[in-house]
Amino acid sequence: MPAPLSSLGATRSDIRARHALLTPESHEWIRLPDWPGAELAVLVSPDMGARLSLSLLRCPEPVAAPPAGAGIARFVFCLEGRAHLPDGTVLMPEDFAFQPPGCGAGLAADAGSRLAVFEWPFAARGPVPAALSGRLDDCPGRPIHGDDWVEVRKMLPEDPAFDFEVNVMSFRPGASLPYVETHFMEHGLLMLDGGGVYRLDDRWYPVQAGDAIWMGPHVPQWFGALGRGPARYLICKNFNRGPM
Ligand code: UGY
Ligand code: MN
Repeated sequence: MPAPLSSLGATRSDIRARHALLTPESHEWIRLPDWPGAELAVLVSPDMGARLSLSLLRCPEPVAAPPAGAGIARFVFCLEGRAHLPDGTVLMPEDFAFQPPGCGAGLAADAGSRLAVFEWPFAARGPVPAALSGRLDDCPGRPIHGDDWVEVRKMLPEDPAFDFEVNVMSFRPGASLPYVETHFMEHGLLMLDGGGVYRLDDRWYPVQAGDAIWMGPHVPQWFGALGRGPARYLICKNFNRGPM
């Protein structure tokens, strides 16, 4: 039986100055006092140049976490199991919650749950929006650039009070982004299903479910879906705020 390549020093993870691909065989699971009971793989963080963080949480035991730090907004997407909000809302797989800074709301999760968590310094414009939660299925799917093989579901309101969008994009096999995007906004991304090829800067990466990506400002980016089923990814982006 050949040894897995990861045990021989190989990984698909590739961390560069302006973008990063983070693949499961190189995840480092840690515990943090901010997340009692949880194990976290912090995949994207300001230490790599990002202005947001993306962490995967797994819960070997029940989790009860305090609110995010001062000035920090949090978006939680349930991947498996159940999470609980202080108002009694239960998040099942593909349910989500937005927690603005200062809302005072922590988060609990059952043993066996898995969550994706984005955090970022919230840039207020007028009153800070209230906490909200919902389910992905209730967010309408819209074609992008008139191509109904590529669909986006937006989980947060487009209201200018929100400084971030968090979306799920799905691609039928063979579908792709219509052009190489370059924009000053950053992305954190988690592949949910399927796979394909992601162009980041001048590199093309094979990607599959479980992979995460950071795209820094202005990174040329493109995705084409491969395989026999749809490819889907969870993606965040700073939004509604200019560069200056
Ligand atoms: O919204 C976006 O910028 C999105 N289309 N980018 C991406 O999928 N890489
Ligand atoms: Mn983009």
